Amino acid sequence: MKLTKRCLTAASLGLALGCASLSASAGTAFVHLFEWKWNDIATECEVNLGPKGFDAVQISPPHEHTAGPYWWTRYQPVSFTNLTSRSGTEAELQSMINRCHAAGVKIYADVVMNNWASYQDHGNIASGGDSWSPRNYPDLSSQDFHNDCTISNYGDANNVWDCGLYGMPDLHTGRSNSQDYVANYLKKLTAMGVDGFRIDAAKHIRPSELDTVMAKANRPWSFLEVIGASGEAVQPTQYTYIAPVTEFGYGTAVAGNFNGQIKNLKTLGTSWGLLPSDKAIVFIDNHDRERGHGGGGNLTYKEGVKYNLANIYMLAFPYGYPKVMSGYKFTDTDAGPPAGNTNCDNAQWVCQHRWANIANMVGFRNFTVGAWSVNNWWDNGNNQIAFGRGDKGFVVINNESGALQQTLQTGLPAGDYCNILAGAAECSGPMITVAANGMATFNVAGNAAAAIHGGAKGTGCTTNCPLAKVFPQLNVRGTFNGWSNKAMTLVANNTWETTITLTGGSSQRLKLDVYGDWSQNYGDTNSDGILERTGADIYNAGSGDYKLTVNDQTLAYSLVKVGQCTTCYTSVLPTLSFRGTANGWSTSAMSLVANNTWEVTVSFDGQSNQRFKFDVKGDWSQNYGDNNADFVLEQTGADIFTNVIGSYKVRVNDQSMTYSLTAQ
Ligand code: ARE
Ligand code: CA
Repeated sequence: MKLTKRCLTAASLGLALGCASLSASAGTAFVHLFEWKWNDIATECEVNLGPKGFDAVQISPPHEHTAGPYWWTRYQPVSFTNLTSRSGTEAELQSMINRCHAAGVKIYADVVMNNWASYQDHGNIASGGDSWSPRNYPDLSSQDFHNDCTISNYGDANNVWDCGLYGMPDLHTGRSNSQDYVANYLKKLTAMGVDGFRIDAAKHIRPSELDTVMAKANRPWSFLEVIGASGEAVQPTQYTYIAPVTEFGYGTAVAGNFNGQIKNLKTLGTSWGLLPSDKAIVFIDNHDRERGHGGGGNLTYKEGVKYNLANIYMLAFPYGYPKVMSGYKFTDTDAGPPAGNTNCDNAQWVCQHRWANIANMVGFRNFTVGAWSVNNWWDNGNNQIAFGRGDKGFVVINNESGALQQTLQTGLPAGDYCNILAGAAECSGPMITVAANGMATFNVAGNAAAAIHGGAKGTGCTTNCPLAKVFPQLNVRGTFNGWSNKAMTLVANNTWETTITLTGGSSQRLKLDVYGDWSQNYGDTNSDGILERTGADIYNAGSGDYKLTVNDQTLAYSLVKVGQCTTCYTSVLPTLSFRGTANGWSTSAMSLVANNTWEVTVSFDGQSNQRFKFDVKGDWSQNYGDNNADFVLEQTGADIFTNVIGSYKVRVNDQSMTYSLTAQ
């Protein structure tokens, strides 16, 4: 079955390759597990990549590299014969290859041959224990490198090919010694089972010389990193006779239109100046682009829902060989991988390949690979599109905030299909029925998508279907229940709900816990109403009955006081509390009584130094006082002194930021 898939794939991409060799073919969709350790990749192949149908995984460079905490130290090789790197040892590499193959997943190794180590700030002992200095490595010495110079002019091909990228020693790829050294490395990895190679910085190697290296290595399946930029002397088309090339224009074009109008993406391909489909490796972002190395302008995981939709488009649209980027969260663009596990159990990893929509679209691409055309295109003239892939699959992408409801021609045979983008598993959501004439009705929420294909047909639930859910169950735990588990109820598709009784106080807080054992828990790190896995505790100083609602697809949640008319009144602040001597500086939640008008009744005793402030979250992080006693609040302003006695209505207008005290 595996063999059939690969042959079919190679043929459909128009590659003139036989079916005899499993490794010598492009596939359907692969993932770059950036900076993952070999042992963790092996497990990921078994539990996720294989079952979800990923065709291959691109691994970080396996060769020995210079020391230092940065991710890019791995792009500074020291030896091709010592294979101990930040990701593990040679034995672990071999074990990973074997385990991934057993799971039906190929391995593509990143190969850095053009530029060699120069960064010595963390010493001259490399990842495998070898010592080195620039132009002087365990197996190579000065004569194996071009003369010392730094690339300074992309308008001059000789400069781009023969000088050092960022000043790094530039391998003399015209010398047969150097060529043999690289070819032997490729042959060694091939013998270990590696199925293909990403040739890093191929743009900086003369095409004829790279071709010779590949010939000496018996032409393993490879793709070449050549960044196309107009006006430069070296262009991707000079390399496509050797192997497919990374098409950097693709991610830029997709990002530009997801930020513009995706109806334009109907024709994406050679007419846009992109390489022919069978020569193009495509990606929404890669490890450089997501952090602005080698240019930016792409969508990244930081764009969240738009990035999700762009990946869905890439995996649905018949152009190129798509690569899903999967890396870790960062703010510092040099930062190396997070400490601890290099896998999705560690919340520091983004794990894009596990996003339910992306993972399920891999199944779509596998099933539709034989129908290499766009059919039954529909758009609304703006940011809602839909298209089919022959009679194999159909996708609807809504890049607008409003819902989409359309009855569309799918081109698919009649039947009940799973909407593979409605839940975690392909068939965990409601079914979509294609009528005998090929028409089907789609209801797609804002910034969401729907997809159906013949490989995910259900047993036919169209009425009284089980509700869609990503989590099997969900609990809320907090100070209000002594951190025990309170089960939430699935009340609508992807919507969990329960009512909890809060007692107030600035240390009152809660979290969400899927299994009730903290193994998969959620908080809200930046207080934006969207949960993060293992995020920070959610503070709320309110008291009384609150309705907690969680959407397990978007991870949006809300905590709303029961009976409080929150939808009737608008406000700038999400909550507001009164804190002062009158309540011992505890939090008295204020209620919205009109648009922008918060109110609470306070009993003042007129004590000397009687004073108060207003606090948004109950933790003083955003509080308001009054610096000049003009009844207009300033953030972090001075305490408000008052000598009133008795019961007063305290009001705040959160638009004008005025406040008032009115005797009862
Ligand atoms: C690091 C430090 C540098 C230091 C250097 C030498 O950051 O300050 O001078 O080491 O000690 C990665 C990082 C680099 C890092 C390098 C080596 O991105 O920051 O340098 O590793 O550790 C060009 C190339 C293209 C390359 C991009 C980044 O053409 O091949 O630059 N991409 C690959 C990898 C990178 C890797 C390397 C190559 C090096 O994907 O991760 O670098 O092995 C225009 C041109 C492009 C050009 C681009 C940026 O767009 O058209 O061709 O890309 O500008 O210069
Ligand atoms: Ca070079």
